[in-house]
Amino acid sequence: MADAPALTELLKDAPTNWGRWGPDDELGSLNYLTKDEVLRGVRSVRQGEVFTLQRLIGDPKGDPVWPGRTPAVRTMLLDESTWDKPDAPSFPGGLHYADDKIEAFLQGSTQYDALGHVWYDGKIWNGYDARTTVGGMKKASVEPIAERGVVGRGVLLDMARFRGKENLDKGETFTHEDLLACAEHQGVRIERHDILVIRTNFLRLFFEQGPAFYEGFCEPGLVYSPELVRWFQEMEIPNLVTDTIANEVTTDPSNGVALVLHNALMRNLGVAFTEICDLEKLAASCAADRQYDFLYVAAPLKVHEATGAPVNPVAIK
Ligand code: UVW
Repeated sequence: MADAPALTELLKDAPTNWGRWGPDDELGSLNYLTKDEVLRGVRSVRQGEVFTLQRLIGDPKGDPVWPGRTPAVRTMLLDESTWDKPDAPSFPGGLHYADDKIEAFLQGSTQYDALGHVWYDGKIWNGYDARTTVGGMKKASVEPIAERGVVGRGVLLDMARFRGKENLDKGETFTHEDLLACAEHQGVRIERHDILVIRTNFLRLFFEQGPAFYEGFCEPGLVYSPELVRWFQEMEIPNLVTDTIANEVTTDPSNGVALVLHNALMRNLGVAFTEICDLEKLAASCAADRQYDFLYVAAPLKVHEATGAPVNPVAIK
């Protein structure tokens, strides 16, 4: 949209948590997840059921990725055919082994974003200069999140089931009030410091549409309003987890601005973003037994100065 307002203008009165945890902070709202919050999460384990939330890296179906990114490629480097070749290395005792590698966008699979991954006005999380991203994230990279790990009470908000749909549609939006209505419908309460896990069944939409998904690319998701940002701030939400690429409607339909919530929540409030999760098994279980809260445990890979890193989050009910 040619006359979309600048984020600087749109978010000029928006709250920030810059400085709240000191001038050197790189964890943002994950600071809310104290030892007491870990124990509160543990108290929501009632059945001993475990769900992993990562999509398969190298899935033959491909990966849903932001335009310009490409799916991960895994290449076999050594296998049994290697060892028949005349120039094959040899090891004492006749050892053979297999080796492979992956080439993948760190933002291209189930992943944690670094808090400094997006910005406007030349400043990333906590007010660090955006020049600190040049050549590698010297500030607010994914490393501090990976080093710390993320543990707390998670709550699944199944927006697709709540709206009586297989999946939300391209560009379909919802607000924090919809999340509250969904929670009420599910019989669960969203509490302060909860990790919000939102299901839209985006993967179904993506694979059903195929390449056509990228024509007028717009994911379903949360949509910006000052009230929504204030609600996240009052509820002190540490982490937003979804099954979409961007965790929010990609382009705000009311003003044409891209990724407003990445900026209002991640850059300004320090909310951690976990994207492209596979929530299907967890959601089916929650719908069956009506337990929508669980212990959420995740630690992205430790990748030096990275903008994000793959993760396999675990929900334990
Ligand atoms: C961008 O911010 C561009 O992508 P993602 O949704 O992966 O964070």
